[in-house]
Amino acid sequence: MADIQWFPGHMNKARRLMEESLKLVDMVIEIRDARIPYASANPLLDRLINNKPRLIVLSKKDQADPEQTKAWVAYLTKENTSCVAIDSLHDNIKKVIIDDCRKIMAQKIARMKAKGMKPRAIRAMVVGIPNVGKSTLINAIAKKKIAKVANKPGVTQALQWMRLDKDIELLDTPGVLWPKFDDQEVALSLALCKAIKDEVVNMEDIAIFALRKMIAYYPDRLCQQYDLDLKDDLYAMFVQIAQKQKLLKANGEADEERAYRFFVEQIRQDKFGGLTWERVA
Ligand SMILES: Nc1nc2c(ncn2[C@@H]2O[C@H](COP(=O)(O)OP(=O)(O)OP(=O)(O)O)[C@@H](O)[C@H]2O)c(=O)[nH]1
Ligand SMILES: [Mg+2]
Repeated sequence: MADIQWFPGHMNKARRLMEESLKLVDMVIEIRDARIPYASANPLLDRLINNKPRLIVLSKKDQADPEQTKAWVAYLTKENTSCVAIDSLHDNIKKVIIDDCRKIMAQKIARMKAKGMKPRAIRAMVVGIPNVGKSTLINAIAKKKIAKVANKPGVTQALQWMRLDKDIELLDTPGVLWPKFDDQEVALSLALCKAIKDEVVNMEDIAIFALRKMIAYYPDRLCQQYDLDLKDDLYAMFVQIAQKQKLLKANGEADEERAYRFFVEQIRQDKFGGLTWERVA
């Protein structure tokens, strides 16, 4: 398997600008993907954010396994860090996010009041890996489309302040990865959830990885979907999927290459229901 790497110039530049902008914000809203709460935690951001108050938002909870999301929210809630899971496309998240930010900032706001300072909007920097839903969250809070959104990584390329109302001002940032993935499972998880663009990854590697995880965590859903038998030989399972889905070559043989993409796309389109690829340790 070829190692996956993707750290284009705009990400490095964004990282520098984010470091500078950190001085200007009260807190950080770190968005992670509810399907991969571990792999979507950027170690660079961890170092950058350091001890700023932090709200971890698990996005795309509608695409994740509800039981696992509950466990992850409990696990990630710590001193100085709150955690909430959201579906930015369907839920009314404005109140939830603003209330959580206020709670995290309560002490600082009280100190400012005691000093006789006028109340002002909370300033938060929204950070996270590419395609995780940063701009979508900002639009959902604004209740209008002020930030550009698309289902591919690398849409937002510059930092931009969004002054939403008297309560909150959000700094939208480009999705940032890190220069080297020490753990290729992390890279494959990111690719499966579309944080890394398909052009730099091998579809066969993602498909094999996803099949292994489905067998480990959701074997019944997998077998039911395709009327499959579990086999030790994963390639044989893809042959079976290809045959059952009639993904055949011109000579009538099973076309595994098409089966890889088909399987990954079915997962991405939620054909198996909500899936979470990682368990709380
Ligand atoms: N199902 C679901 N999809 C979501 C959610 N939040 C965002 N998305 C989708 O995820 C895709 C990426 O959203 P963006 O808001 O552009 O992501 P971003 O983090 O700003 O991405 P970059 O700017 O590329 O770093 C879009 O197709 C959104 O519709 C969510 O809570 N649930
Ligand atoms: Mg964006």
